[in-house]
Amino acid sequence: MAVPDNKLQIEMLRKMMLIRAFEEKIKYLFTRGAMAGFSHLYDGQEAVAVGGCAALTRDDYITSTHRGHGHCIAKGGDVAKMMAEVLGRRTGYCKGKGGSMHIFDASLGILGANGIVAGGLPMGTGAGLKAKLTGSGQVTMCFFGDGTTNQGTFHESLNMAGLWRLPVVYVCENNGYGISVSQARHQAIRDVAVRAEGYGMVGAIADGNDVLDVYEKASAAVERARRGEGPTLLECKTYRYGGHHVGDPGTLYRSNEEVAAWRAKDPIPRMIAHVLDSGVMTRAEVDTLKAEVDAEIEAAAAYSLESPLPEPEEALDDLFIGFRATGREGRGARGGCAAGAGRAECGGAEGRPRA
Ligand SMILES: Cc1ncc(C[n+]2csc(CCOP(=O)(O)OP(=O)(O)O)c2C)c(N)n1
Ligand SMILES: [Mg+2]
Repeated sequence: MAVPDNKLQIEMLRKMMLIRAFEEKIKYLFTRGAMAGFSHLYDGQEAVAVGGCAALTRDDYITSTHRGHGHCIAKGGDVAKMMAEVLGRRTGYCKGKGGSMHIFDASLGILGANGIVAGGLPMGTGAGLKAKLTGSGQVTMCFFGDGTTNQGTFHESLNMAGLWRLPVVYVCENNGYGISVSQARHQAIRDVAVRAEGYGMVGAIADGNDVLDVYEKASAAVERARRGEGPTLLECKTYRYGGHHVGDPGTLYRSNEEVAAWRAKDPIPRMIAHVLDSGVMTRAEVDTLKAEVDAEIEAAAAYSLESPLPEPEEALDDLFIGFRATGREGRGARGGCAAGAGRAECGGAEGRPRA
């Protein structure tokens, strides 16, 4: 059984606090008109990303979702670059052109948040195949929601991974809803984990509001994968506090009582109680940790709000590998792939990107 040492317990608490503070700041900025578009917030589900990613190394991969801030922070993402990206600033992870659902950091093994529901599953399965073929020892953890488990690519991905014994951990965050549709109204099963049997892989269920339980079960799955014993479907039962996205009050399809019952199981106070009871931290140390996290998020917000927006002329830059807009597109030459350059520079005739 994987028991995290004191240092890791404190780090898990810090990361959960960081995700919560990040999401609360995004909501604050959205409601004050500082942000364009929507963002799907992760508050309430912190224990899943943090417990899962704590079982991984830096070299391991994750795939994420439309609700991806928590996964990226848990895997080590830079909160200032993330917030700048959510606010569409040039200093963000994708120079402000990807936004909340396209945060990506290959250096940390983050294969991207994803606006396509179930889009991360085939990508993560492919990363698992690569790890198996090259013998790299890397494990991939794919995060996705309960609604996602009705998509075709979920079944196709798990079928292949089970057949080929790929080193992938499929983590279903069962928060009880796909947008406004409750799980009872979108599938005939209660435990997504039972689907593991159909793909010849291990299925497990964790309390998704208990970071220690998620860590223990994720660690067992990661160890199995590294030993070459194939994939796992790990279902984490949890809840999102807000609506589907920042613009959804979430009040039309669920009761106040239901939300309150889940808030009583909040993963952060639960972990605080654990570190206090077990003597891992004192109350003063917890308070200091919280103050440090809040200061980090304030600094990230200030950095983001002071950062410039991208220029309109940059709109087509970085969209394709080896391709930058040229004068012939009427947007002014921006270097990289000069007008008239051939295939070697641009990957295609007439400066068009490779298909
Ligand atoms: C292929 C595709 N179909 C539909 C959508 C619209 N959509 C966005 S989120 C969502 C529900 C996802 O539910 P779930 O997998 O439970 O994730 P949660 O939002 O609960 O985290 C849907 C249908 C989409 N983005 N992509
Ligand atoms: Mg869901």
